[in-house]
Amino acid sequence: MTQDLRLTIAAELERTRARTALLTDAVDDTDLIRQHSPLMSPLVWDLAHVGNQEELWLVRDVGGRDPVRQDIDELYDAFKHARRDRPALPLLDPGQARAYVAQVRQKALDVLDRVRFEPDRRLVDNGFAFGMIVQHEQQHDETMLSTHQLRAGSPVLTAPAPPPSAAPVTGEVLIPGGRFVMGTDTDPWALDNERPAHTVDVPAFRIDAAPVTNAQYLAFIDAGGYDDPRWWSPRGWEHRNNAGLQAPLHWIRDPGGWLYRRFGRVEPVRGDEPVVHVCWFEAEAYAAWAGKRLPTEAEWEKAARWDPATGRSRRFPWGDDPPGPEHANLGQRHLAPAPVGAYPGGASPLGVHQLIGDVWEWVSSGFEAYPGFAAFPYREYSEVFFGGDYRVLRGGSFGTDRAACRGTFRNWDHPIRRQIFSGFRCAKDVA
Ligand code: AVJ
Ligand code: FE
Repeated sequence: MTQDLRLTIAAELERTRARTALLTDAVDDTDLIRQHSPLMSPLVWDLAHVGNQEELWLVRDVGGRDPVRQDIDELYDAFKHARRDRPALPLLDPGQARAYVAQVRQKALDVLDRVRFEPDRRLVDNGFAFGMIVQHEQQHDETMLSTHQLRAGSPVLTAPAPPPSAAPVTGEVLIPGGRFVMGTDTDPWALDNERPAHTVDVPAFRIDAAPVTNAQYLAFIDAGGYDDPRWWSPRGWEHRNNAGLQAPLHWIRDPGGWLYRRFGRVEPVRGDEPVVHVCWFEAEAYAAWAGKRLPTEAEWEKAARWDPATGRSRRFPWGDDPPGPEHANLGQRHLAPAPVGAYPGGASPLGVHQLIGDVWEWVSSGFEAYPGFAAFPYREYSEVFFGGDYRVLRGGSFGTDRAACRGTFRNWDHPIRRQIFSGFRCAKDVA
């Protein structure tokens, strides 16, 4: 058992580092140290930060080993320096950063070889600290993928196109009212904000069977939705005006129709793909225009996990099996959301599609603690963000790894942000 866990962890660490290497080796040193957007760190900061977190948690805390580079902790503490200020810091250069993460990894693997997964030591029980570090690196890999999307210049990343739609998916699905279990106590690598499991009574509602597509979103644009304050909340309208919002980020208006720039390539906007790179205020306005609303976080999770046959909450819409390529568009296997209908194998029992993968889905809820929440293992992962100006995103995107995605996983960001791979679907009350 213990040996299986050790092998699983080693494989996950290695798989994750291969992705980090892909993202950081794809560009030259100039591009690694450059800031591609004031919203993002230089890629070389993410790289060394990933190594520094691994050093803090696996080498020093779990392993009880001496620090590798205590002197750089401050540089790579995300709370000490805002992203826009990071390029000016005396950061490790690309060669030093690569050597540092490799040195830390060697020590972490040595710790893994010797660690006993004692159930009474919560940080290591079921390999939690290792799982946390794998997820942390994958989260930064997705952040680095957003940086790649913001980067100017010719393309450096390639991937096969996502699968085509197997069948059209339209309309709404009725989710019956009643109680369901939200969150988890048992998922071994679930993070603190996903805990504890608790029962929530959710009245009946309807939810879109698929994320809102570019074609649907274009109808909102063509109907003058961006210029009509009726659809926007006061804050949303103010932001729309200040930021001059007219279309999703990365869209280009062309005499022949809308185009988007994706990882350095310009392509026509595809009508059947989920819309991506919209902020929460845009999602809110679209929903109002469509005569709908965003789902609450509890509604989203009930649609994604509740099994009407057993009353149980599943790990994923399709069941408890880990995501495979037949279930969802995850892990940067493709460099775009897949068309709606591309993953019939990933649908929920009631027929809600593509809840996992493709695009993060904004929900109406702010980021709050579940009843009985306890910060673990550090307050700065979740607790310090509760009650702030954040909205929750669910389900993961094409850039989210399977290790950092499940039916209970909670992401959050400011409602104006759209450099992330964010889309949405709508819901409405049952009349
Ligand atoms: C959960 C995606 C909001 O990237 O800010 C990374 C994850 N926390 N390092 C973020 C995280 C610390 C976090 N999000
Ligand atoms: Fe981090």
